[in-house]
Amino acid sequence: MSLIEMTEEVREALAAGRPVVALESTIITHGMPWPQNLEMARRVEEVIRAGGAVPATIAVLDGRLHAGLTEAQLEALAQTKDAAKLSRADLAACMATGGTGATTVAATMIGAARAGIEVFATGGIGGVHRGAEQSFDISADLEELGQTAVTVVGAGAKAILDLPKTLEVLETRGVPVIACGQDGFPAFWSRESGLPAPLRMDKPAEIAAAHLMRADLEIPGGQFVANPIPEDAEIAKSEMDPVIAQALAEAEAEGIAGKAVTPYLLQRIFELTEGRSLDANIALVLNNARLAAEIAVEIAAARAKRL
Ligand code: PSU
Ligand code: MN
Repeated sequence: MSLIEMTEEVREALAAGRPVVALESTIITHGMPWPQNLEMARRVEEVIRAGGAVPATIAVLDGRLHAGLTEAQLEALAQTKDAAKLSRADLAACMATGGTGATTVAATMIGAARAGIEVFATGGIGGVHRGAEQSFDISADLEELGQTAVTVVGAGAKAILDLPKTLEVLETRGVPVIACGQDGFPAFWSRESGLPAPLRMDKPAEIAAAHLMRADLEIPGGQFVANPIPEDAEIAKSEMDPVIAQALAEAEAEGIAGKAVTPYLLQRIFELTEGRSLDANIALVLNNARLAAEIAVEIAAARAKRL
């Protein structure tokens, strides 16, 4: 039995060198409420197909690592209340014990790399949490970007994190952080964080060329493409800052720690913005899927030319 179960569509596309874009599943089970999570997951797949690539949502179902889910599997996962949240530390344990779990950015990168998928679209990556100098809470996503060769497209990182420290750790791990179409590093719901991005590229072909150049140089690790939320969907930083401050204070008062931190904050911010954070989140994920498909198309075209 193979390690990864792929849908026929994904398997054929990979075998033929056609573009494929991986998608994570924690955003479905822990990042958004039902039923918007399922609607988002379906629309993201449509956007990737419209962009000329094949979507491959990654998740562990009954111990099997999947790349590409059927409509029924996607719907079942979106309704699951007790799916585990899997990162590098727990992926193999979940598979070994026959469990069901959603993959974070880190675990999705591992699944994508094993399947042979080079591009992955998500909402935002995990990072260094505020107060990490006390809590040591730094997402395994950053370590994974440092060692697994997948180009990840996200709308920056959320201001619930310590963004300057997150950029520092990415630099230390050798991860190129490339803002697409602007100089500033985007902050998820807002187009600007107030921090400059280390790199800027405006064309998917440039991002694809940099991805291939890293492979040629045999530099392990991925790239992070920071794609700003579309203007008409953004929530201004000035509006988000107090909401984030309140959610963080509540998380601390309730003693939320470990894996529970990110889902707790997302849910509280959803409530405090009366759902507007979710609308913005969906818009930015779709926008990231669009760009990821373009990058995957460029990588596939460049690889085909080399043959
Ligand atoms: N950012 C989002 N939505 C999410 C997540 C991040 O906008 O759902 C999820 C991703 O799966 C990411 C994970 O990999 O949270 C990071 O969790 P932690 O901070 O526990 O590493
Ligand atoms: Mn954490």
